Amino acid sequence: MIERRQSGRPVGYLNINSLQSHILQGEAAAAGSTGDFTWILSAISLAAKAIAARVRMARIEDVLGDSAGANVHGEKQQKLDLIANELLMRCLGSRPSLALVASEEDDQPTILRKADEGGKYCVIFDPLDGSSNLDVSVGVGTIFSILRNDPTIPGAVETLCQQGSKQVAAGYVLYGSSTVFVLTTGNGVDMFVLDPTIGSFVLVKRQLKIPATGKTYSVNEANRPTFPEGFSRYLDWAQQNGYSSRYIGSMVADLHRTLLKGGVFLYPPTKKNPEGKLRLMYEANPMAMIVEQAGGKAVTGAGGSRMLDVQPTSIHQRTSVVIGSRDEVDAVVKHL
Ligand code: AFP
Repeated sequence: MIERRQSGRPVGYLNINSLQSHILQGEAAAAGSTGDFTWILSAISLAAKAIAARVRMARIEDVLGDSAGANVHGEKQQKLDLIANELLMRCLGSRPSLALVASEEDDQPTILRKADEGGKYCVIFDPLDGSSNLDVSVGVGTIFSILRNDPTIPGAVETLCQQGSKQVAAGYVLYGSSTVFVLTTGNGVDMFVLDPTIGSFVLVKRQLKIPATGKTYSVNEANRPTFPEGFSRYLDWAQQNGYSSRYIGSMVADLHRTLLKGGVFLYPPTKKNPEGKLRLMYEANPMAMIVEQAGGKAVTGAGGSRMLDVQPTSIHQRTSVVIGSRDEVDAVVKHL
């Protein structure tokens, strides 16, 4: 970061450490790197800028509200879900090292090319998480996960069903009061913010660490009557011990706050969603990798086992989630 001065007067603080140059630097330092990975991240960054622009203009362009269809989960798709999905598909589709892409909005993965045609990686994404909040201008986000393509596995779904611990990178983009890009490639977590004046994500925090504690829990407490008993015991304990509650209902926004300020985010099993509501591969695994890389913890709400060790059996599988500051996750698990 450079502070520029003219005639002895400060003229502003110019941060020109862009996401692009940051990734290129990392790649230059890695032996035998080919640039393939950088191309994929640049596609995600380009799509994120385009989505950010659409989200900001949504009310003006009249693209708020439901589209005609529902997704594979039976949920109403917002018009912007489809726009964000299309933008990511288009940006990623042109990257020569991509074998497969899978979107939360699509029933089946899209096969782009085989390993012997150069397909080295797979990208899984939730194009616009929290989109039911769009009408009221609440923060929403894109979540993504990058996996290697294993040419020895025949089917697309089987190829994607890898444990979260095998992710080579994960990240999210929060379209909030600023547009924030949080990324891990397995070497800690870095945070970038979109500078709209230059059209680049610029590095604002290297090696982000989640506080080990934080007396805030984030959960849809209206579901409490149908939570397994342990979660109610935890909530009683937290309330007796001076905890505060924050819940937006948009995982990226709730998790971003938890990452920066500490605390715990929970989506327990409920009567309506006995396996939990969130998607293992599109939401829980990428967030778990980020939070672990930042020094936190992520476990399932059933049994408290490490999220990244869960073996997926389907790409749209749901899971319960307990994720956040190390000590706060432990405090929840102690009550289960
Ligand atoms: P939408 O994308 O349909 O808004 O769902 C958002 C979400 O998957 C996740 O971002 C939230 O944490 C969670 O659902 C909120 O669920 P509840 O409305 O049941 O609390």
